[in-house]
Amino acid sequence: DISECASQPCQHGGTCLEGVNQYTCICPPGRTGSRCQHQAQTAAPERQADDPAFSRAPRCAQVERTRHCSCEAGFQLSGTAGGDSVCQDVNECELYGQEGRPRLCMHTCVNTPGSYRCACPSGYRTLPDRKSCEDIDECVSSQHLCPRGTTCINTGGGFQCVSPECPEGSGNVSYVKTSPFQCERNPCPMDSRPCHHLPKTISFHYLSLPSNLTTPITLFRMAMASVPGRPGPNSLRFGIVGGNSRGHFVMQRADRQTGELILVQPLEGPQTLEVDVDMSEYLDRSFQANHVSKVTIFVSPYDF
Ligand SMILES: [Ca+2]
Repeated sequence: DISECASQPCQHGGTCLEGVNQYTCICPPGRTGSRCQHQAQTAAPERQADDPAFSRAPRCAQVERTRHCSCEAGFQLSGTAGGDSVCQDVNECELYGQEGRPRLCMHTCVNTPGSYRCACPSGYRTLPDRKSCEDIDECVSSQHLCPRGTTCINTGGGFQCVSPECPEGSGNVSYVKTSPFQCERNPCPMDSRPCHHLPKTISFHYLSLPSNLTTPITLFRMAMASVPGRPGPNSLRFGIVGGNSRGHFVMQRADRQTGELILVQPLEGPQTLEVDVDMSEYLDRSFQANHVSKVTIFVSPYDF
């Protein structure tokens, strides 16, 4: 029996409770999600009742014997113990933060005197609609974020600097980098069967996804590039050869020449996964060569 909490799955100070083949996170105030990874839409209520900015004096008019009072927009009349009424700020965040109500903000709602505003997590900008958040592409906005020899990959809320490496050679097998994202095996000696069964090409791909995408969704396609004038393989087989221990992915054929990697279970970030997919070439049912694509997936901490 493995401790489900051993990997410390609860973030932001959440408390992990052991269960049968599962864990439960008890989140601190202001955090939600199965691993406390989300900021609650409503910020922890400050003691706004004590803040004079959140209550104002009503405008009142005496009409004959009745006093009529009204408040500015965003405030509502509330009686106080002494019988005098005051205008109390309407907490739109609390009002709309309840289950089943439309969300006011894509991320965090901040109540302000008489109104509210939306805030986005760091790495995101607020769109002109003032409620949606959009990832900042650090890779285009700044040229020298990543060290020399690495490539900047934009991710939701951040970026990564990557420099994929070819596998180390051993015996009579060696690889050479033919582009920043591709390795090719040097020709094998004729008699070396093990060498021929190692990938002829290894390519590297990087995807950035939001959390909790609706599945199934196609993430990646792998196809045979036909060389003009040269007979290609007459059949291809596609498969997953690594990184799918949790069954998040399936590889299926899209057409004769193309395989596609499909995400079948939603991913919750922040996390980084690598899945290795393989395409093998056959000529008259005899194995010719195989190609591996290493797909690295950066999952954002948010649903956007
Ligand atoms: Ca980014």
